[in-house]
Amino acid sequence: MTDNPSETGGVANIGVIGLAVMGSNLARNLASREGNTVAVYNRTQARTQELIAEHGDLGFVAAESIDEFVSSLSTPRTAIIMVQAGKGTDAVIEQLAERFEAGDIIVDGGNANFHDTIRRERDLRERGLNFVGAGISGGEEGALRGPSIMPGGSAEAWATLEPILRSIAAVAEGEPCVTHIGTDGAGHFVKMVHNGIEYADMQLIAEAYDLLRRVGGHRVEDLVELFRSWNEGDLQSYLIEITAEVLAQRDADTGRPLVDVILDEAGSKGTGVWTVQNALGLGVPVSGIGEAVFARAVSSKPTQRAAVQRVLRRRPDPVETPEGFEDDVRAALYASKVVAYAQGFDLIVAGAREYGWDVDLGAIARIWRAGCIIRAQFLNRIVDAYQNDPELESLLVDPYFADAVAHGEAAWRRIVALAAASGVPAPGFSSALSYFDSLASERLPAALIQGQRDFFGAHTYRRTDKEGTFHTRWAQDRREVETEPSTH
Ligand code: NBP
Repeated sequence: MTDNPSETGGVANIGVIGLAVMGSNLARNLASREGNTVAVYNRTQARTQELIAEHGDLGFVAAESIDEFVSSLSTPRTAIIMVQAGKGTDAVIEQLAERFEAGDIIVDGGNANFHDTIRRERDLRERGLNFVGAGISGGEEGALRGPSIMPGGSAEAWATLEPILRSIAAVAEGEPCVTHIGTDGAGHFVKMVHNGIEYADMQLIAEAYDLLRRVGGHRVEDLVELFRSWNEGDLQSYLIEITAEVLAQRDADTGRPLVDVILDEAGSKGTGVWTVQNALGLGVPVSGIGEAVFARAVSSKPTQRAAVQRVLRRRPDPVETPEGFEDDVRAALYASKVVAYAQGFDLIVAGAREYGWDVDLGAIARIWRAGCIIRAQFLNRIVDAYQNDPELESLLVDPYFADAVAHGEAAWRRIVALAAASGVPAPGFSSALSYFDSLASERLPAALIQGQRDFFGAHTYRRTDKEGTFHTRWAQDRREVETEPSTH
């Protein structure tokens, strides 16, 4: 192996394969930073030609074949794959792996399932190659101007990638939004949780908007200013900012607010579902993300919605809104958002434990402060929380967040009650409050559930007042016996 490009014939320190919107933007971002020479290749040559025609001044090394691409890279050869997740990614990995040598680095910057990333990393490691699954957030604009980057993979690969990725990442308060998350699939896992939190955050904002309109009786026009004012305070975030922009938009055809002519069926690309599936497997209640995924699913069932609407004879009468209703909604949104993030970070902790990653939660919050969809002021508070106590049991017990939630708690309860009384769905707000109340309750009805389980399945229970495992002989004399823990 050599670092001398003349011996390998390569001049590019980094290559990008896959030049659709994400890949070409990332390649442009890379090429615009000092010190980078970027090789580019795409299966269909027209895309490469288009990039060169429009941005050839950035000094790309354009390849017409995969062999040409590989030989244009200096060692250790480093290539970022930006192709469709799944089979396309596997195909490109194999093409590179057949040509790369020990120590070279293949980065998958697509939205891969982290289980695939773990498998690919293991396979390529056995072939002497470095494989890095890197979550890249921020969409096409982020790829071009600076995304938040969540790379996994080996420390060896990180040493080469760090200066390159730092050069293109978004910057928050002087710090590039990239950190080595952990080995193998850690980066794609954390990107998955990021997307899950994004679902929850969007759902909560949508519920706030709905309550303001349908319970508070506000016109869309008034809400634009309200969301803009919220964006000046502790809710300041990209998602609140774009909410105001979407609400301000008028439809050119009808003159109505665009939000009123958009079909109310929310789609998704599946990372929210992955987050919930994995959380279920790991036993982590991410109810905020779950409710957000389910709310999109409900919205996308027009036939079922219409059928229920037909049989419902009466909806609740309008409810009088109390003084300060808008502030109450804002407080409920903030408190529910704290819960959603607390649950997301719990999932990262559980994933790290399960898959053996040494993650730095504060560093993750830090790299989400710019470049990505959930970028927000709020994340500075999470950085502080983990800086003060890296072993924090839950974000909800951090003094700042505990205080903030306590401050908004009464308003949160008023809003959930008002939503229920008004017949306006608020699954995110109400499930967040239930989660909070569950953690805050000294006793939970789980005791009764254990009794039921013991009754029908002899699943046994433990007692509050002595050690051991017990079973009541429900079908016989109803006497309690000490027993072995149930394994079924
Ligand atoms: P797409 O996901 O639309 O994929 C198109 C690219 O994949 C083209 O370059 C295409 O080559 C290439 N490709 C396919 Br499809 N099958 C291939 C194969 N078998 N061999 C070689 N190349 C193949 O592109 P994108 O929207 O730019 O996204 C790229 C990645 O980034 C995806 O994994 C996506 O999930 C992820 N991502 C996207 C966003 C976003 O906002 N769009 C955000 C974050 C992450 P061709 O030109 O020859 O057909």
